Amino acid sequence: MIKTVPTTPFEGQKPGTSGLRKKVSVFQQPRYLDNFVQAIMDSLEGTAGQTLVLGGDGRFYNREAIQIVIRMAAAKGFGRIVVGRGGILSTPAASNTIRKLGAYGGVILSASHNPGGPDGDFGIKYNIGNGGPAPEKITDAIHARTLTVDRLVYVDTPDIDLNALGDFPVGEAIVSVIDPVADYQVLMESLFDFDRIRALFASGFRMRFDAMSAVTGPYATAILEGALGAAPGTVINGTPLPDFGGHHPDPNLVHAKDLYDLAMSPDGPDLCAASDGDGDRNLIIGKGQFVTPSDSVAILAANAHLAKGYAGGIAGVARSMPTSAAADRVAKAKGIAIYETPTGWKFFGNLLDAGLVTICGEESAGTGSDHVREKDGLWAVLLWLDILATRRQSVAEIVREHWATYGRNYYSRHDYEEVEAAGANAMVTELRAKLPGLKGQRFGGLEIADADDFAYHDPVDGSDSRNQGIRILFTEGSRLIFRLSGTGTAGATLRVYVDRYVADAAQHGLDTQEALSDLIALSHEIGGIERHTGRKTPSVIT
Ligand code: G16
Repeated sequence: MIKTVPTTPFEGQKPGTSGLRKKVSVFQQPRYLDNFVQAIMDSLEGTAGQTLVLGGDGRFYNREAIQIVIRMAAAKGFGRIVVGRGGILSTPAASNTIRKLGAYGGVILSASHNPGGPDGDFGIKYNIGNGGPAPEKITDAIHARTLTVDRLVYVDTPDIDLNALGDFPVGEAIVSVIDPVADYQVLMESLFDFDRIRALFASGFRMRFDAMSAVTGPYATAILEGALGAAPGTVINGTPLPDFGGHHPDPNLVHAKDLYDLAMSPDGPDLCAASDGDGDRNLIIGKGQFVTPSDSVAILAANAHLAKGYAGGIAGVARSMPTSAAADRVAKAKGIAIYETPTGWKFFGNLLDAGLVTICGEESAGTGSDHVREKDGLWAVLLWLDILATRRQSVAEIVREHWATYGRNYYSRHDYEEVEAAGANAMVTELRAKLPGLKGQRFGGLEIADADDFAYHDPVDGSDSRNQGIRILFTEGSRLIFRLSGTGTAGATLRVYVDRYVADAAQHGLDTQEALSDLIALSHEIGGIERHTGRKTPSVIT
């Protein structure tokens, strides 16, 4: 029943910001995925008879990968492997299922917002028993094991039919195929006032949700159109496709441009929203009003108490370092803690588990709370809806009022995608070397107050994470941040984050790129971007 076959290690199986992401063709090499799954299994202890949750975003290679993980998890001795029907579970739904079942952990198959299809990307990550991405201690152990793995252990069994709900034996284990949506919907109903949101839709409120032919389609259709009474057609691109219809399932202003244009049109819906490949990111655009992810986390933190799940108030807020400091001012006004963590949702897990924070957010379109241990696209949309249903104001009015109360952070991220890794690395090395001399330097009206390579000390487990992004902080409170993405699969992606705080309400109506133009010019001067990458302009501006 158990089959053991020899293997040899593959290079480059080091998990990035969120698991191992590579081109599909890389994963399709014989034994490539198997090696990584074996490394996960070999890193886990005390799994006998335990439950493992398994699902993915339905992208190309999902079904084949699910069967491999089932065979290896059963051989590892897991007692129950809980799989979403069709191999589908959104990332937040997987996190919820792990928590609800008290599972040992979970394996999520996704490359998130990266393109899919045979020429696209695939990914895999391991989540721990709190439902969140494995911390670095565990991903480091998995990586170490990939370097020495020498045998693969499977239960020798035909493929499991994932389209039928029910329990199926695989070796000594039981595979339970579950409805991917049901438990998640129950959780959302516990947090938000569905009657109030239903009344909002009944009053003529119009919405468009673009599921980008990715995993949130079934969730959004069941909840928005089914439970909340939004008009049929509210959810578009609602059927998950292995290649996401040939589109890039990244809900930003480039890849969701049609949605943006709709929101900006005079007769557009009151709210346009989208989520990404695996359902953990969100895009929020009101009629005529784009909400930056950094503003969104601040506005949600300021208003969360209006939703029943957060009526008792929030314990604290956490944001990733490159995220604008808009949420900091909300935390200060509320007298609650704010934490600044490195990029990567895994860094929020300890803070959430310890009850130090309730709401977390990232500039990369991720927002979430302590209801799961992943960011959650549909949750963010529902919290916005509950706030809109309570305040009965437009998104634009809520955003403007927020800026008037707390001030505005003009914020933009410039991505230079798929540049040569050598040039990008040389740029970072050069910047690091420059850091000690930058303090006190003046560039036009800007003076550098401090410059460092961000390091994080986790207040819960005491771990330290260094080299998490180069920060140049100006005396006026503005920031320039340089970081290399940990989620790309081709070459390197340089991210430059530009942040300027403006308190004066008379200055809140400027165009973002214009309001940041001096800082953007300076990013080229200080970083030597063109010299190192050959690029004059970014590939994506968000
Ligand atoms: C992942 C992580 C996020 C991170 C994002 C971007 O999101 O979970 O915490 O902000 O990648 O990371 P990077 O800047 O390194 O590309 P997702 O939605 O891709 O899983």
